Amino acid sequence: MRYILFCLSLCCTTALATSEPPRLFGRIVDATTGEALPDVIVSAGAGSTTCTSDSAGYFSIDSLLSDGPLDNEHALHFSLISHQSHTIHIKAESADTLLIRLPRKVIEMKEEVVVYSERTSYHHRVATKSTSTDEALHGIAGVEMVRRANFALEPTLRGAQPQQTSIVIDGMKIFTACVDRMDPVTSYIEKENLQKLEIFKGGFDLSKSQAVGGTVNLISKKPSFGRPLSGYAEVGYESTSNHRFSRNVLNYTRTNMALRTSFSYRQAGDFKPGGRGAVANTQYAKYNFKLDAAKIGKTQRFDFGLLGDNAWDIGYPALLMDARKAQFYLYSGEHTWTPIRGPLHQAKTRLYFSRVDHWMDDADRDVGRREVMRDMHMPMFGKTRTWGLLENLLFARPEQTLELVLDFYYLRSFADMRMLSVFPDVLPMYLLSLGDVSRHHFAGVADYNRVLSTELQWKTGLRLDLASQAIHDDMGQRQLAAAWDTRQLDNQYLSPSFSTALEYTIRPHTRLKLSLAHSSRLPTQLETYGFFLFNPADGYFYTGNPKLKSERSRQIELGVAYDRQHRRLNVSFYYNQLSDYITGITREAIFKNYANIARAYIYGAELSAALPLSTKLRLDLIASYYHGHNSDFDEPLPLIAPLENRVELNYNAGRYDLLLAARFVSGQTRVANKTTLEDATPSFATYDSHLHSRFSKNINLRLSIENITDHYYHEHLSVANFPNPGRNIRLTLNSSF
Ligand SMILES: [Cu+2]
Repeated sequence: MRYILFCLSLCCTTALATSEPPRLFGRIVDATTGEALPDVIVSAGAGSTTCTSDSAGYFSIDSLLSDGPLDNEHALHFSLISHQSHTIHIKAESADTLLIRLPRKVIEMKEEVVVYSERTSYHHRVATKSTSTDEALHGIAGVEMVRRANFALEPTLRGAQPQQTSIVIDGMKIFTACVDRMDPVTSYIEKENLQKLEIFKGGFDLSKSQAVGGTVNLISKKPSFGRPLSGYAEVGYESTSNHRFSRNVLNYTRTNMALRTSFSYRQAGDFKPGGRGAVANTQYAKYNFKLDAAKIGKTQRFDFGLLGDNAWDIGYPALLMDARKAQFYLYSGEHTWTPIRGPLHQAKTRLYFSRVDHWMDDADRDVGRREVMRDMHMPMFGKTRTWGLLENLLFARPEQTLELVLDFYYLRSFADMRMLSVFPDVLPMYLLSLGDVSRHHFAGVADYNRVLSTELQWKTGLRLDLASQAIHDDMGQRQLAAAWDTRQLDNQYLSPSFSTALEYTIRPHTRLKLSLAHSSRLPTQLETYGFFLFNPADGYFYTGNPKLKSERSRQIELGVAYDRQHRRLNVSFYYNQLSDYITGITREAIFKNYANIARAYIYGAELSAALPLSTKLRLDLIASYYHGHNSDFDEPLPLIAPLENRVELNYNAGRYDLLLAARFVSGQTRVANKTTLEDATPSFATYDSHLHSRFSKNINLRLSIENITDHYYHEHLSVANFPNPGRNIRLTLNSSF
């Protein structure tokens, strides 16, 4: 009824508009829940007209336009203690019905990056480059990538080790199958299937996973209910490894149903590092597909999805073996319920199943010439199966939100290896790298946000993890029982985590944030039950420790953020103290056991800034520094990236965007040589340029030249000093309809 009255009054106003100064009507709602917001202070101009919204969120201003010329723009300002202030600029003629969605004040613990966007905008810096998932991740301050080959880089956050960084897809836990970490979760989702990346640095957000380093949440693309039929196609080429790729997306929707399907194919030959010839055995090939269906009702939505990835013939010259085949399938179904009334705003229930299979071998290697396992071929196989349930309840009140998460999964993982001598008289041997391990893991999370005053917000999180694990294969049990002299191999874990943060607005555009966390991480199935795992970084064979305790971490972070009219500055300082840190300890000769050590710490700082130099030109800066120390061994922690600075100049001129980027990385001399064998890495600088041109509304061409000087270098986080690509010319052409 109120809405009808509103519309009627609006019609009257429009009719009268020609003779009298027009009145302005509008409605203000909560951007999260869509609920009406009463008592919002609406002011027009400096100290002039002010009114407040009524109980249904409606407001009207009578004399807004009477004090200025009609074509003048008028600023309308909305403020409410529990929500972010908002200003809009309207013109007299366009003074129409307004719908204002005010976002609530919540403390954000994440950084978001849009990876794939059909319509690239000025602010989608990463999308402009047309990058891969790996490159998009590396573009964020605080994210470093571990390189093992010309394929599947693995992200780590804030100087943490790869196993301390959790990677999830839409919150779903995926367990990789390769015992040599060749298949990080990020390698199983292509960019056309990524809506965005959510990066949670440190252990301050507990809702997605249990991690001491942080969490990367890969938010996948869902079907769109926009136009009846839409699509996207891209073809591209990269010169440095003769990499050819094609990506295709089709979206169909009818009334309340929508379908989306995607398929991509990539193939690369041997890649060339800077100034040198191609590195043999660095090729790869893969295809990826995603199929989704969605149905919406008035308050409900159903989603079904299948994501599949198949890669083969992937060369790893820095490791002992090459990946023959890597397969991944993820099936999921989700029900979303958004009640119209009541404090429960949204309930999401998701069921999922993932299967990962991995085959690797050294069939193409000359095993007679290597130092480790000479004259022996060792084909390996690994698999994981994960069944999971995610329940997410969001309660929202004007000044507070409460999110409850139930996160359960059941994991089964297995890996084995055959040892086949090149000499016919030597009998073949068999080894279980992971003897059929099961894990039940249940987590309950509560995340609470509250606005304390206009300047102050508070957030706190609680998480409780309960897990039990066991090894089921007889031979696997015997191997570990002999190594540890015990039959008691099962283990239970109970670990609470806690985090809290305060955000204080010191000035209208400047915020100060203090975060504290006490978090923990369960050991991985390889750290507890792995057997005879070769680590190419130090040449040792590792054995899992069934009695490992959870790794614990205490963290503090202080951040300052300034944001005003595209001028941005973010600086954060953090300290992470780890106890019961999990690492390898030498047992004898070339054998190590996983063990908890008392103490290690990492501290560091990150800076990111954006400075518009003119309406078309913008300067971006990113810098990061980490310092890690293993207190027990009194040596630096391994895989800590050195000081890094990036400068980017972005020029945007209608149909063309030009991006010039320089990256300066210092040398790293702080290396670990007791717990692992690292060497120092020299400093380097690289320069890239990216050109993006829009031929028409639907056709885009991108041309990139990376590592322009063709410099030969490797990152400190590169296994066995595997080099980065040399000068690379990338050309992509895409069209959408
Ligand atoms: Cu592998």
